[in-house]
Amino acid sequence: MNQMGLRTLTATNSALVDQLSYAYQSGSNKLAKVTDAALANGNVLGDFQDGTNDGDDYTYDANGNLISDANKGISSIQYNYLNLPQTISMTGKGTISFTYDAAGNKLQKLVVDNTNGTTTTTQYLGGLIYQNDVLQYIAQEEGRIRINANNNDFIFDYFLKDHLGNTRMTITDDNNAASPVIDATSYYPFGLIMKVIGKEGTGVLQNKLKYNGIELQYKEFSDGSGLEEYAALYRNLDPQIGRWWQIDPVIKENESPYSWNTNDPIRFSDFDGRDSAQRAKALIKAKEYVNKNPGNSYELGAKGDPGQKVDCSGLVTKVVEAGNEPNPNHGNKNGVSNIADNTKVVEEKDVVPGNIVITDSKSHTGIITVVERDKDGKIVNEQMVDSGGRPEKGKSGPRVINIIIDGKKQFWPKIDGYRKWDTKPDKNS
Ligand SMILES: [Ca+2]
Ligand SMILES: [Ca+2]
Repeated sequence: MNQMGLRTLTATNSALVDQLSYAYQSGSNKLAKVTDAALANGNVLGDFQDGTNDGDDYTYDANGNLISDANKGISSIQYNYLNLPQTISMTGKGTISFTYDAAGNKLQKLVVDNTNGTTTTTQYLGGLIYQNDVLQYIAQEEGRIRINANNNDFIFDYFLKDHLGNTRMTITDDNNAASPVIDATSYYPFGLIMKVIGKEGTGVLQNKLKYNGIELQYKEFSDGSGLEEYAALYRNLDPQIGRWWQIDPVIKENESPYSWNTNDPIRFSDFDGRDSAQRAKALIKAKEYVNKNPGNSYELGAKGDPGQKVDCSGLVTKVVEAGNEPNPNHGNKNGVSNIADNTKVVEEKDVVPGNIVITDSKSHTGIITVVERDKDGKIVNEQMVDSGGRPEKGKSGPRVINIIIDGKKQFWPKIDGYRKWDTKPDKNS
């Protein structure tokens, strides 16, 4: 991964700040090592610093969690049974420990700084954030509320966010502030902050809710160094390399379980580390279709009578039936080809969510949930829901699959065409 940027404010040209090569464990998605061909610059930019290249940079536990990072000087990371980091040791610096509730919400961050012998506790009590037992701020939907020490009144700060939920600016209504702008932040695609062109206010509490609105863990130690990672609800993101520390709690088709947001951070956001907000929305949409028919269970292997198991054609049948459409194919053994042959063809230019897609030489089918087109009407992104072999709470499907990404039809499922159920079938007229 190459990333360019200004190295100083007076620089007239962008230079490479990172020129990263990734090496993986043999036959694995686990990253073994990263080398940086761009010049080291003393970490003033917060960019990737190539710690060591003797042997592997990264090691993992049996659950696939990252447990050491030689580039960042993280000698060990211990995880709790939610696969969330509990104690992180940084060589020559100290330790950072997190406490969570049973749902994985952060309750406390404890930094033991060996460089100056101090201990700092941050407590997260709902939306109230304390440091060493002193209230720092109260989170609110559009920003935060601070206490004005002068008059014990409240100060409201607001986060200005972009389309992905990245906080680009924190502004304040504090009339005594030197500037209404507390901080201004620009990001590289994977969340690294462009330090040179940003602003960090002095003498005022920094806002750490940054990329995708996730809390940045940084500057834990007195020398300004720290973790430089984002702690989301389910996972921890390293913005220097664009990868999560832990595997995906919701495994996706054809994607590394460590990759950030389908490797498409310009279009997708993922504030909790589980799924892109956009894909999660598509899954909800799919389930809405499916849930129109209560009493159905979505397991592989049969044709979908209420309470029975269902395969792909059964699922499509049930979804269409749920829309009160007549169903000539219910229970037919050759479900997909019957759907294909007895439904009305929809041209690609007319496809809308809710249409049926036939794939893989009439061997598979699903319901279209997302259609995104460019200005010329060409489909650039398309998703379907199908019934599949992904165990989810002991059952399979419905699941969401991307069938067109960035204008590219995927290798699987291969689209044969689109259909809709004909409410006035020609064969009956
Ligand atoms: Ca670098
Ligand atoms: Ca390295």
